[in-house]
Amino acid sequence: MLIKTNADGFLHPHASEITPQSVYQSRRELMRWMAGGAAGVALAGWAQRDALAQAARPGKLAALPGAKSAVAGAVTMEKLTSYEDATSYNNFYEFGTDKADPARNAHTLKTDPWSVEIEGLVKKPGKYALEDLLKLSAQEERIYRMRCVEGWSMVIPWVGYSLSALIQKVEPQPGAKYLEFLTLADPKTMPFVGSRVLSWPYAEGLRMDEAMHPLTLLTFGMYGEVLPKQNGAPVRLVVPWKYGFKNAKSIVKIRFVDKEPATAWNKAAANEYGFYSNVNPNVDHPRWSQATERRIGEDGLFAKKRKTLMFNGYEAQVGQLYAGMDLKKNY
Ligand SMILES: Nc1nc2c(c(=O)[nH]1)N[C@H]1C(S)=C(S)[C@@H](COP(=O)(O)O)O[C@H]1N2
Ligand SMILES: [Mo]
Repeated sequence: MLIKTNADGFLHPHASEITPQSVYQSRRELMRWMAGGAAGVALAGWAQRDALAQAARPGKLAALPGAKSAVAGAVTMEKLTSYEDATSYNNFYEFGTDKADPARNAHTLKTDPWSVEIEGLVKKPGKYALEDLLKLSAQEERIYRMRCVEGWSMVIPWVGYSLSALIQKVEPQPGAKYLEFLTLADPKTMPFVGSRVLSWPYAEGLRMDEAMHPLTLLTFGMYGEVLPKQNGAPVRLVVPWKYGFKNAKSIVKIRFVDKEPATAWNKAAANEYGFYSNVNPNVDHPRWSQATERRIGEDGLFAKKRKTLMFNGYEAQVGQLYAGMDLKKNY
């Protein structure tokens, strides 16, 4: 894909150019980002964006660099959430229900050795060591919006590769229609795994075409480093068009199944959390609106909120997966 830059090195979208919607969207985002004052020097836009992401490397954990992703929609130009915010305001109920609990408590999580068991309707089931999973495909950096069902959002540079690479490697059988993700539930290292707020292990699921979508990221790192424990080390899911709770952390098992699997939040409150959980500003949570969100670190508690976008802004990429489905029923 060629993106023209002008003499000043900046990208200038022209209405006359015939451009796929996703590329046009990226350009608009870049312009908005630069208008926000983050730019100023005569570097090409992409180089600036790369420099920004690299500068975000906090130097706290082992480096895990990712190449620039060529997947459509994989790099939003919006301002990154600070590493500080992204690693201190978390949901990881195995370590407590307060947003500050995971950062405080997750140090007990043992991530080495780690393996992910693949079972069910696949030709190559087995235990896959983390080391092997890391090398299975090239690591990419994806700058995704993440929208929690509670109404807040972040923009995070994740590192990983499309889950489809792993799915292809293990060769699903024709009957495999869904993937079930099971995460670690170890009462010795996870103090709240005994609590009754959810059933354990934390479970999530995706339909096969959702799991195969190139934006669905098997995630090993963020901000150019391996995942911090509170963010789901050593391997988690990031599905950017769905509410944050679909992004299962610290995955130990992936099952290929023929029926829609049960999920932790659906079991806890079926009328509030459905299987699909696509970000949708037009379908409210029974107890609150989903029309707006608060960007952590930017939109103050009492100040402006921003409008939530259909499929979290990834409609051009994923809308087709849900053609003909009633999204009010399949929430
Ligand atoms: N195992 C596990 N995974 C989980 C959760 C959890 O409680 N346990 N919380 C989910 C929710 S509600 C959100 S919003 C995201 C938060 O990810 P982050 O802390 O990296 O921002 O993780 C999801 N994955
Ligand atoms: Mo969430």
